[in-house]
Amino acid sequence: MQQTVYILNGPNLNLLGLREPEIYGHETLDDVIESCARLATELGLSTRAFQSNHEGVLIEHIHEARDQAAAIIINPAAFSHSSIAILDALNAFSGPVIEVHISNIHKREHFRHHSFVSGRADGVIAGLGTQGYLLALRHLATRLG
Ligand code: CA2
Repeated sequence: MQQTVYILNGPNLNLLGLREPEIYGHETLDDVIESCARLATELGLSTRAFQSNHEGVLIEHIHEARDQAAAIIINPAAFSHSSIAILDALNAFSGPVIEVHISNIHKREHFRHHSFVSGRADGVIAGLGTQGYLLALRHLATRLG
């Protein structure tokens, strides 16, 4: 059976491609999700994608992933820098977790340099634009076998 990768996106990422293209590029979140689904098929994986502006909703998707997903790709957006609750939820997930940031958070304001989620992530990709999601999927395909 195909292994499912959950792709979780945090607050304001629904605006991707619609504002601040100089930081986040021109692709919409739907474009990114579609590219991920296409690549996943090539790699023999399947994807389920969720975006929420609410911390609790993201946490519930992480809980659901415990028995529905083999791995998680997560861009927690601003919650990366504030949410111990998302970190705790990810700590209760046993598969690989890859954290993706479209921008290079280390090149930006100081408050973006620390991510609580990185304390759990098996890998972190930052600054490679939306390609980061695809690179995370390629990595997971080799890792999940
Ligand atoms: O670089 C990333 O992917 C971030 O996770 C994006 C978050 C930011 O708070 C993190 O520090 C880094 C912001 C997501 C907001 O996305 C927007 C996209 C287009 C227009 C406005 C916001």
